[in-house]
Amino acid sequence: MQLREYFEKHNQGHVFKYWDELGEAEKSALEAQLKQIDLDELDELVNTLVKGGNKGGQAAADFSTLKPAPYIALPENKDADEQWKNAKLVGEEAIRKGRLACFTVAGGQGTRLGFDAPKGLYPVTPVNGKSLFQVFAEKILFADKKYGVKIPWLIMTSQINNAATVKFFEDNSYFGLDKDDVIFFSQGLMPAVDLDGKIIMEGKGRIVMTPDGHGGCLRGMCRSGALAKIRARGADCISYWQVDNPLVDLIDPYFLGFHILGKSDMSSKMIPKAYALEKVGHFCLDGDKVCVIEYSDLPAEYQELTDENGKLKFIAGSVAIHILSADFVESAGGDKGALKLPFHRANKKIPFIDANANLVKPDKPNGVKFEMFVFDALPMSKNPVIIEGARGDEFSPVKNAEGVDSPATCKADQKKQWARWLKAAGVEIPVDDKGVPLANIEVSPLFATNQDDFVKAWNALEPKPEIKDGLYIS
Ligand code: UD2
Repeated sequence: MQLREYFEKHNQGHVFKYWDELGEAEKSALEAQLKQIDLDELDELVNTLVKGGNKGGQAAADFSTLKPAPYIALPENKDADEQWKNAKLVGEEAIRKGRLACFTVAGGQGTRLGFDAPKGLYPVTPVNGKSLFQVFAEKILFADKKYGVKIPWLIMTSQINNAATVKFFEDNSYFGLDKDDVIFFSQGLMPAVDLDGKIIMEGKGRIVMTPDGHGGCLRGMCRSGALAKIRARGADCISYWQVDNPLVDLIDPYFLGFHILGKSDMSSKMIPKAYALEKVGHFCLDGDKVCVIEYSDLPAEYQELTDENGKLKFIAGSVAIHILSADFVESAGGDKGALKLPFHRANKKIPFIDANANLVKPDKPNGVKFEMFVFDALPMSKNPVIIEGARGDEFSPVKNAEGVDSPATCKADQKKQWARWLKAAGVEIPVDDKGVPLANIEVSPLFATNQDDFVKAWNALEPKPEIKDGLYIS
């Protein structure tokens, strides 16, 4: 059989060890898994990342020569600043013309949150417990109405959570969006290998395949046809964000305007780090190339460096908010594309079958997963633009069950934002010393998704509701 020879030639013939014992269904399932693997690519990864000991991506950069990446700073009042005002006009026009598509990477499960389902199903708002997906859907609906368009929304799932994600949208009638405007695709999978580079088997007829990282979205968008679908609708700019951040300003005309005016392949939002060791990437210049160095790769002494004014040198935190141009996605993700994202290696505890085909759960890392990171596309991109965002209006992810970046901090940040909007509309409400309203309140994205729109909608609202516990403004 050709497939068997192919695997034997690449020293991975052991995946056929139990072939003769397998039933027909098991044989087809294994065959389907094996056909997804590019063994030339795997050989290279094993030689460089597993046997060569390279960590991959930018992890090998010479940190001592890194400089902070330049960015467009946030003015006190965006609309009083010519550059920002102009960017907004350009962005708004592009949205009205249908040039923007939305894109959520949602291949992960809610494991770290102790939530046994796709993360996008996690209830995140303080009064109604709306899911992350519902919040995004309603923000898109608001923009559709505001700009008189139908903005397509791409959602990247993985084979692990695709069915549950699609079912959630079906069960909830797509939260009011047209089914045709929501385009799901599953990201690719990569085989996991042991420390000798051999593909790990978790059953006699099953190898271990794991999602190829959020960077897999570039080839996922191309291979699945999702990119072609949005292009056919006229969209050439893609607003990218992670499923765990309900605060994201996902249709931001200023950001889009800067991206277009800058003729950028890939633009990014930076948020000044809250503290030196915050777990975000760092926007840096490696020579003349913009790159992101992940917190786990940049040694603490560099994360803590300060300038002559005592300000953090590498202040620009990457919070995984980007705009990608469709042409760039095609060149970096298409099979004929000239550019290719590097893989990173992650050491993991991966259950495997031993010589007697018994499943063993290791207590220390025994294998390697390969992942691509979307921000590794930055050094390959033309004119990467970085603009500053305001943390309180852009970023409060749910990652951990408790402590930082938890449901509690995220709910508090949502409420703080709504208290600021109310204050701008002339309504002072009692807040604690951190600015969190004492009453549990919620504003629907269908009512407003930013302060200016909130003030307008609030002024038009008659009668005005009493601000009290459980208030839902919709
Ligand atoms: C990510 C960034 C970090 C910072 C932070 C902001 C990396 C390596 N680090 O850290 O720099 O921006 O986010 O919150 O990205 N995902 C997929 N498929 C995959 C893997 C991940 O869709 O194969 C999605 C996942 O659903 C989630 C996002 O990517 O929405 C981030 O993944 P993560 O939670 O592993 O990244 P994190 O929080 O360590």
